[in-house]
Amino acid sequence: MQDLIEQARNGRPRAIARLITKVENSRSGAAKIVPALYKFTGQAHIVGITGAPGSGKSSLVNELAKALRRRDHKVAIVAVDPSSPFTGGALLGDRVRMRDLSGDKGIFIRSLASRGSLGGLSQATAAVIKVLDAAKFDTILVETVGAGQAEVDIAGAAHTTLVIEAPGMGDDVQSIKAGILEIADILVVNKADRPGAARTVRSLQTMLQLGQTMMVNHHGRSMQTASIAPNGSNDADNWEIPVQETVAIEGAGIEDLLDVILVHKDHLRATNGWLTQEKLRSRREIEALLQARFMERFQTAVSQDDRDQLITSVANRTTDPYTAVAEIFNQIKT
Ligand SMILES: Nc1nc2c(ncn2[C@@H]2O[C@H](COP(=O)(O)OP(=O)(O)OP(=O)(O)O)[C@@H](O)[C@H]2O)c(=O)[nH]1
Ligand SMILES: [Mg+2]
Repeated sequence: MQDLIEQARNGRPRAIARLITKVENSRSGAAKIVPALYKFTGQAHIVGITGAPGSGKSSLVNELAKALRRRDHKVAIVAVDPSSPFTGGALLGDRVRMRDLSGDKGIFIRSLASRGSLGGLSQATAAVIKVLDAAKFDTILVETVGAGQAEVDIAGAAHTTLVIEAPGMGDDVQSIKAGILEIADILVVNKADRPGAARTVRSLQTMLQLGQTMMVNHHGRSMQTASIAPNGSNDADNWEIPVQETVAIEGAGIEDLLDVILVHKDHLRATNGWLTQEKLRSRREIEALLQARFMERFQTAVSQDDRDQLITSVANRTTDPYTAVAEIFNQIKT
């Protein structure tokens, strides 16, 4: 395994792919590999790209990857598709990318599909990102469809989170999905060639202004209006969320978007934002692993029959959930 890690560190695609498969397929695989390479991680800039289905995430990631290559960054793309293990945008996106990006050793592309287990996909994603980080990719682009919990998860794993909007997908301030302010570092209005793009930009800007006058909660840090900087920043670290327009299919606005992404990276490095993000991510990861290991322990220590019996007892009021959990703890301890 040390040999495999050494080869991955030297940028050998087959070694990287093999390590990824190992950490992706099982927690025990990750438990062997992550400790061996963790000391090499923490270098890559992790950029999350999320947004509604069809907003153009894959097309944008494709263009961003090409722009990063032009600037000599080594780029890895992770396409996370929580909706389906077989079909969906991730695969479509990959086909687009294969045409433009194949044959370049400075780029590595991997799709991850749902394994069905709760929390499994975000844990697998976190482990895969570590392999790519250790393999010395400068930038790791992680695409997730903005469905349910997935976008929140990516914000937790990424240093810089892009939320992609497209015209005509709900332009009213009210209808723009709640929670964007909490996770977005950069808002992107893609398909700026479509009618209504200017209106979408205005709506987002209005929403950002409204956000300043309300209590906002950015990256899990709550703050009051009073702490908002006079220059209109909505973040304790003084980052003003920009709204960027792009036309991914024409490659328009990509260089500007990349500039802004790199400015955000520099901003994080210059303030203590980078460390804050790393700590937040580390905390979430520890908690998720604890939870997973605890559930494993519960399932091995208490038989399926006993678990069913406990559930029935709570359901028919023979006992209550608190007493049931106290009993489980007693069984696990012995
Ligand atoms: N007019 C226009 N179409 C675009 C633009 N960007 C992407 N598209 C098209 O929009 C469709 C969806 O693009 P994708 O990049 O697959 O979008 P996505 O967000 O990755 O989609 P999912 O992964 O399925 O959620 C494709 O047909 C693209 O060609 C754009 O800037 N303008
Ligand atoms: Mg896609």
